Amino acid sequence: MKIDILTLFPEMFKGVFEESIIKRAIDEKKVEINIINFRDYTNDPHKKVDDTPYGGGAGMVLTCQPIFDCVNDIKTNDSKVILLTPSGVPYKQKHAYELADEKHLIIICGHYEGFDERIRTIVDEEISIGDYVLTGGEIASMVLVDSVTRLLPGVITEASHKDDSFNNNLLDYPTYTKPRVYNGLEVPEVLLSGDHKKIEEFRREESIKKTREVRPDLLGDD
Ligand code: 6GU
Repeated sequence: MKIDILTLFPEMFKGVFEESIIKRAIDEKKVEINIINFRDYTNDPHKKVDDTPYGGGAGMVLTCQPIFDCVNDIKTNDSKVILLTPSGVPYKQKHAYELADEKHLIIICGHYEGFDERIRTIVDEEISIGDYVLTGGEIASMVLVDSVTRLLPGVITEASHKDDSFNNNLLDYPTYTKPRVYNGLEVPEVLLSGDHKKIEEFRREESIKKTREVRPDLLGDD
């Protein structure tokens, strides 16, 4: 998969994709990530990419020209163009799986007070990562890229994400490792029993209990 991220702050991405699983995925060519500064596409002699809003109001608005020209330059028939904005559709794990099937993602990071409404005409999807406001789409794009990359074939074993929280609308069951007793805290007996059926039942029950406690909305009974 190829992912192009359009941003005015390429420096923010330094390091983020250079560690751990994402780094390995890039090194093994399972994903290609390009950070593109769309200021490079502006026709303005002063390199401006924003302007004041028609009708008045606070702040600056991203103009159409640099983003239209940049997307035009890199878009192919296989591209999906995503705009990151707090007014987008709430991002969910199901969405991550869908995006992981795409060949080419173009991710536009919004910034400042907003963007010219006409930018929406060149976008396939608008996504928000949650009900709070960030200063820009950069951190949201890192969230998106991380959550999609780990689902690409061969990046982590399928067993590692098949039990993830949110698959089957349930949060993760609790896991334990050695030692058996730590500071008087014991590992549940059933996990030491070797009875796989019982272990599976225990995990499912714990998943449901946890979900009911903290995310009843996922069970549809909040
Ligand atoms: Cl995608 N962008 C911004 N600026 N804020 C957000 C967001 C995105 N998702 C949640 N809050």
